[in-house]
Amino acid sequence: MTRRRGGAIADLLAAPRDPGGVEPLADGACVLRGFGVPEAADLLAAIADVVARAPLRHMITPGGFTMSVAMTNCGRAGWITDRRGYRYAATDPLSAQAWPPLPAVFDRLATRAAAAAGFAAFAADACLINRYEPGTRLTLHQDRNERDFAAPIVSVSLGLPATFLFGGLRRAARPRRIRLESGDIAVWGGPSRLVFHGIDPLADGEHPLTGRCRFNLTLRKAL
Ligand code: MD6
Ligand code: FE
Repeated sequence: MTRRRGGAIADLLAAPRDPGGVEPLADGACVLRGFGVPEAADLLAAIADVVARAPLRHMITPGGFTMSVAMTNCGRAGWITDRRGYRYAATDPLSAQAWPPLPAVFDRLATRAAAAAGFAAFAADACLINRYEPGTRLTLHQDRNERDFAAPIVSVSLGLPATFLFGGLRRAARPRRIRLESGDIAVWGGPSRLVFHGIDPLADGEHPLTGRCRFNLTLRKAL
């Protein structure tokens, strides 16, 4: 007798973790397991350089809520939110200076990951850096402030593992749950570019590279 479990638990139990493997999520979206592991320490050093110039901060949503994820940016544009809305800005509102440049290690890894996922010649011009501490979550949202939805987004996980919510093109679609570990890279574009997604509250833990937190880099073509 074979029995199939349905729902969220099944997604987690069934998740194959083949390091170096490509795990399809949907048309245009996949997870490259462990793709960023060799660069992880260099990525974290580059994050520290960015954060020294453009500190992590808790931004305010247009509705007046303080985000639990701490964020900063590098590249030609940075994603920001405040009472006036969500948008990209060429300067950091904290310093009124340009965001730090995109580190070469971000840029190269993003292009390689996109190519491995089937998106040739991806050139990121912006990177949002997210820091999660235990209990921090990101509610379901779409990434739709970029000018051109033809380019994919490359999303790098570092440090503590997270449960990624991968929904559908409508908010009401019940999301699948996918565990993302340090070095995993999700790439999505094409028909999945506007999928609703989020992150469950981060479980407490200790990671050798980051301690009690998770970083996520989302590399985009914003302009
Ligand atoms: C995160 N990621 O992994 C949140 N957005 O912490 C995102 O919101 C995201 O992973 C667009 C594309 C890929 C992503
Ligand atoms: Fe997003």
